[in-house]
Amino acid sequence: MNILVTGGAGFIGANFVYYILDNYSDDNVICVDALTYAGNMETLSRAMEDKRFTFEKADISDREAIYKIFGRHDIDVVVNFAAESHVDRSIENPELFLRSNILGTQVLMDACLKFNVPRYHQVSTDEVYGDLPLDRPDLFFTEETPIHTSSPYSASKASADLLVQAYHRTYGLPVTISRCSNNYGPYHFPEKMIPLMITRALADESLPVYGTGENVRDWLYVEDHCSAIDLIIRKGRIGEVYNIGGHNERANIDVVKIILRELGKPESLITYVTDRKGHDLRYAIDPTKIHSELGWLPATKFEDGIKKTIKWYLDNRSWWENIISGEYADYYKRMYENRGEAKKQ
Ligand code: NAD
Ligand code: TDX
Repeated sequence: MNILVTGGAGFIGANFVYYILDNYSDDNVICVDALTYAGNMETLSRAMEDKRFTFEKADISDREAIYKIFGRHDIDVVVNFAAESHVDRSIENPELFLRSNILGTQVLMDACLKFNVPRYHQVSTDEVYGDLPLDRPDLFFTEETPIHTSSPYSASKASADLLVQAYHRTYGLPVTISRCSNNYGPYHFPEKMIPLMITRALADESLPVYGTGENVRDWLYVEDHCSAIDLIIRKGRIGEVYNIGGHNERANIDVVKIILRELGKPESLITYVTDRKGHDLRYAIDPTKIHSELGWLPATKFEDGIKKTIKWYLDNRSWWENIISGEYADYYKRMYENRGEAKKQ
C-alpha cells in the first residue's frame, strides 16, 4: 500500500510512520507536513534513510500544493494527523486551528475525490465529546455520545468530523474516523502535560498544575493508538467512527506525582497555577466497538508506558533540549506568566 500520512513530523504522526515502516515491508509512506513549530525533521531522520519513505513539505490547506502532491503519487489511503493540536494555543489564537483543522481536512478530502483515492481516515479526538463529570465514574464516551465541544481546538476537530461524515454521505467518499484519548510516549512535544512535567522536573523547575490537579485524562501509549489506526484503515467499516482508549484514567496530579517519583524529584516542585479557561473535567473512552469489531486491545500498561517514556526523554535529551532552547522559551513565558508562576523562572 502507498499510505499518505499528513502531520508525520509531529508526535503521533511520526510514531505512525515508524509503525508502518517497521511492521509492513511492502508499504510505502508519503509524509506531508507543513513543519509548523510542532513539526520536527529530526524526528523523521531514520525514516528519511528508508527508500520506502518520501517527505513532502506542504500545508494541507494549500489546495494547489496538495493537488500537485496527489498528482505525483498513487495513493491507496490518506491518514490525516495534521492539525494544530494544543488546547492552550487554541484559546490564545483560534484562527489557525480553523484553517488547518477544518479547511485542511476539506482540501484533503477534495483531493481524494479528484484523484479517486479509495480510502480517507480522519484522526480525531475524544475531546469532540466534551467532558464528563468527576463524580460519575460510571459514564464513558461511546461513538453515540453527542458532540459537545469546549475549546476552539475541540470545536475545530468536531467541525472536521462533521465535514468528513458529510463528504461520505454527499459524495460517497470512503471514510473512517477515529477518536482517541490522550496519548503519551516518544516525540511528544514538550508543551503537552507529560513531556512538560518530565523536562521541567529534570531541570528542577516548578511544575505548573492547572487548577486543583483533579481533572482526569484517559492516557494511552502512542504505539497503541498507531496499532488501532492501522487496524481501522485495513479492516474498519467504511463510514464508521471508532473510539480508541485503554481504560486508563488518571487525575493530573497523580500523573505528575508518578513522574516525580520515577525521577527521584521532590513534590515541592509542584505549583498550582490559574486554571485553563473552559478546562474539561474528565475524559473516559469506551473502546468496546473497536475491541469487538476489530479485536483491538492496548498492549502497554500505564505503569510500563510511563517508565518507557521517561527513559526515552532521558536518552534523547538533545531532541527536546533543541526544542526548549528556541522559541519555546517565549511560548512558556507568554503562556504561564499570567498564571502566577513564570515569575519564579
Ligand atoms: P502535534 O502537534 O505533535 O503534530 C502535528 C503535526 O501536524 C506537526 O508535524 C505539524 O507540523 C503538522 N501540521 C500542523 N498543521 C499543518 C498543516 N496545516 N498542514 C500540514 N501539516 C500541519 O500533534 P499530535 O499530538 O501528534 O496530534 C496528531 C493528531 O492526533 C491531531 O489531529 C490531533 O488532533 C489528534 N489527537 C491527538 C491526541 C494527543 O493526545 N496528542 C489525542 C487524540 C487525537
Ligand atoms: O502545564 C500544564 N499543566 C496542566 O495541569 C499543561 C500543559 C496541562 N495541564 C493539564 C491540562 C489537562 O487537564 O493536563 C491535562 C493534559 O493537558 P494537555 O497535555 O495539554 O492535553 P489535553 O488538553 O488533555 O489534550 C490532549 O489530548 C487530546 C492533546 O493535546 C489533544 O491534541 C488531544 O486531542
